[in-house]
Amino acid sequence: MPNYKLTYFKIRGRAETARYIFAYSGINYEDNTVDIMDWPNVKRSLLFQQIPILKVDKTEINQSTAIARYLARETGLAGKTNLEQAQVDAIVDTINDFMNMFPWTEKDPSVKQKITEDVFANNIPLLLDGLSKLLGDHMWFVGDSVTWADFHWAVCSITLTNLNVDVLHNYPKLLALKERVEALPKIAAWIERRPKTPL
Ligand SMILES: N[C@@H](CCC(=O)N[C@@H](CS)C(=O)NCC(=O)O)C(=O)O
Repeated sequence: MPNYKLTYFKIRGRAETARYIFAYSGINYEDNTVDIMDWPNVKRSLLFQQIPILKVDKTEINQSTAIARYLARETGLAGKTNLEQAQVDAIVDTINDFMNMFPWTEKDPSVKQKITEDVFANNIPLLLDGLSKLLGDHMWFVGDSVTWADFHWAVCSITLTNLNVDVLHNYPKLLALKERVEALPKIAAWIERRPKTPL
């Protein structure tokens, strides 16, 4: 088993899906959280100046989706066939496309609020309608067992709900999937002990 070190801020953000995979599979790793005061120095030391970074022994991987996909493949959470893996990847990429529409780095609060409201009004229904249809009456998005696409949904839907408490009101199946993931004993234990942060 390699030595894993995950570097990110002390928030769920773009590292949380990887943390769910670690938690679910029971793999030990170092959850290295960077204090915002130390960030300028850490940033200068990184090839692409962004986190998350996963260090696997001496190899550094950037990009949150590449990190989570690698961990999912290592732990049997990526989908059972190439076709299932493509379905899983498409769900994750679609969720990311929509999550990236939010103005995360906008400094002006009124601009931030306006764009956020626009995304909820004009874009998020398309995401939720589509995911809800994909899920249908199945337990999990793809195949007959949990994959990292389910984890990614569970993680991103916390942020969506924090921004708009009613967002899942008309999507009971998607809410149930989030709760199913959160009820998995090892995920529930991680949620219990992780830092409580807004993002
Ligand atoms: N596409 C990249 C985006 C990484 C990214 O935007 N990281 C942000 C934190 S969520 C960051 O490092 N921000 C600090 C900065 O750029 O100074 C990924 O998914 O990993």
